[in-house]
Amino acid sequence: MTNKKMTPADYIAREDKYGAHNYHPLPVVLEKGEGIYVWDVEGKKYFDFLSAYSAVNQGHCHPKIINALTEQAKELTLTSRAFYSSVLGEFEEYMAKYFGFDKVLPMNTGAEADETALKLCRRWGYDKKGIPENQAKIIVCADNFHGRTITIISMSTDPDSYKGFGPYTPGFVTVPYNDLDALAKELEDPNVAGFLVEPIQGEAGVYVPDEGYLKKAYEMCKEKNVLFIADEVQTGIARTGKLLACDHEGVKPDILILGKAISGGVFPVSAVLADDDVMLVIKPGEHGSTYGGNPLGCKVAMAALDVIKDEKLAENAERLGKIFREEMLSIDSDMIELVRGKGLLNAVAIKPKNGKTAWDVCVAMKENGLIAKPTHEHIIRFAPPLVINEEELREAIDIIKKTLAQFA
Ligand code: IF1
Repeated sequence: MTNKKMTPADYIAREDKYGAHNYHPLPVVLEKGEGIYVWDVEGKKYFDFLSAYSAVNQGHCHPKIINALTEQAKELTLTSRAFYSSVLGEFEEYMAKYFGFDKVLPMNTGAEADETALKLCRRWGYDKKGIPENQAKIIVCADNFHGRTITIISMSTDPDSYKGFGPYTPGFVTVPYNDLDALAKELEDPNVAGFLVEPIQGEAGVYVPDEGYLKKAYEMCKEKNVLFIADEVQTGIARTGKLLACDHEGVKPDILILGKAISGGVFPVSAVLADDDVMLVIKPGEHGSTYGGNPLGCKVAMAALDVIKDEKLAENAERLGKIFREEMLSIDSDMIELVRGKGLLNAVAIKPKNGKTAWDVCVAMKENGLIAKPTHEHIIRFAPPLVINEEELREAIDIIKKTLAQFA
C-alpha cells in the first residue's frame, strides 16, 4: 500500500498485522515532529506531553542535533571498538567533564547501561570489596523500572515485566522504595556490593521519594562500603529541573546510568559514568557493544548536551514545573486524585468516573490536541519537551482543563 492513500486505521491495522503485539499505543499515527509539537498522518497538530518517555527533552528534530547527525553521517558512522576513532575520545572527555566523573562507558540503550552498571558493581564487589566468588548481592527497590532484559526483569516486582519469563537471574534483594529502615537492614549483609535506585520512580507513576531519602541512602551505602548506583535514564538530563535528579540532594552516585535524552531522541546513546576506582575493574574484552561509542552517536550526544546548557533547559523545567503542578492542583475536577512530580516530570492520578479511566482522558486529550500516555490504569504522565515556554505550557494546561471539564 502506498502511504499517501492510507487512513490512520490502515496504519494501525498494518502494525497490528506485521508487528509483534508488545505495545498498546494510543490510537494516533505520527509522521512529523518539531520542537514541542508532533503531527499525525492527517496533518493534525498535537502538544507532545510524553516526549518519548523523556528522550526528547530538547524537542523534536532540534536543528543543532540533526545537523550534528547529518554532518557526521557523511564522514564516518561506525568503526566498532576494534579500532580507535577520532570522535570517541572527544565524546569521552566531554562526558567526563560535563558530569564530573573520571570515565565513561558508552552503550546504546538504557537497559544496556543498567546491565553495564550491574556488571561493574559485581566486579567491583569481588575485586575491591573482597566478596567471595558468586556471592555478590545488589539491593534494588520495589516497583523499579530499569528495562526489559532477563536480568533486569529479574529485579522487577511487576508481574507484567517478569511473569512467564523465568528462570530469573539471582543476586538481587528487594527493599521498598523510600524506606531507609529496610535499606539499613539489608546493608548489614557484607556481601552487598551495590544499591540501585531511580531518584524518582518513573514507571511506578512518577513516585517522588521524601526529601533527604537519596542523601541518607547514599551516606548509609558509604558507611557499609556499598556502591550507590543511580538510574537516571528517565530523570537525568534536565528533566526534573536539575541536570540530574540526584543534584537536588547534592548526591554524586558511585555509578551513574544515563540514556534517553543524552541524545535528544535522535539516535540511541546510553552511558555509564564512574570514577577510576570503579570503572577500571572492567578490563579489555570483558564488556562492550558493537555500536557503543560509535561516532554518529557521540556527535549527536555532544550536540544534545550542548543544547541542554545553551538553552538553560534545567532552569526552564524547574520554573515551568512549578506552574504546571500549581495549575493542575487548582483544577476543580473530582477525577483528579493527586498531582506529583519534579521539574517537568509530573503525574496526575485519575479517579475513574462513570467507567471512564485515565485511558479515556488521554484519548479525549488527544482529540483536543495534546498527547500523553496513561500508566498503571489510573496515572497520566505529563512530560513535555523541556524547550516549551510559559505561554505554550499555559495553552497546553487549558487543553487539559477543557478535557477534564468534558468528563464533569
Ligand atoms: C518502553 C516506563 C518510561 C527507564 C529507566 C532504564 C530504562 C527505562 C529508569 C530502559 C525505560 C521506558 C522504556 C519504555 C517505557 C519506559 C518508561 F513507562 F516504563 F516507565 F520512560 F516512563 N531505566 N523506560 O525508565 O531504557 O532500554 O528502553 O532505552 O517502551 O519500554 P531503554
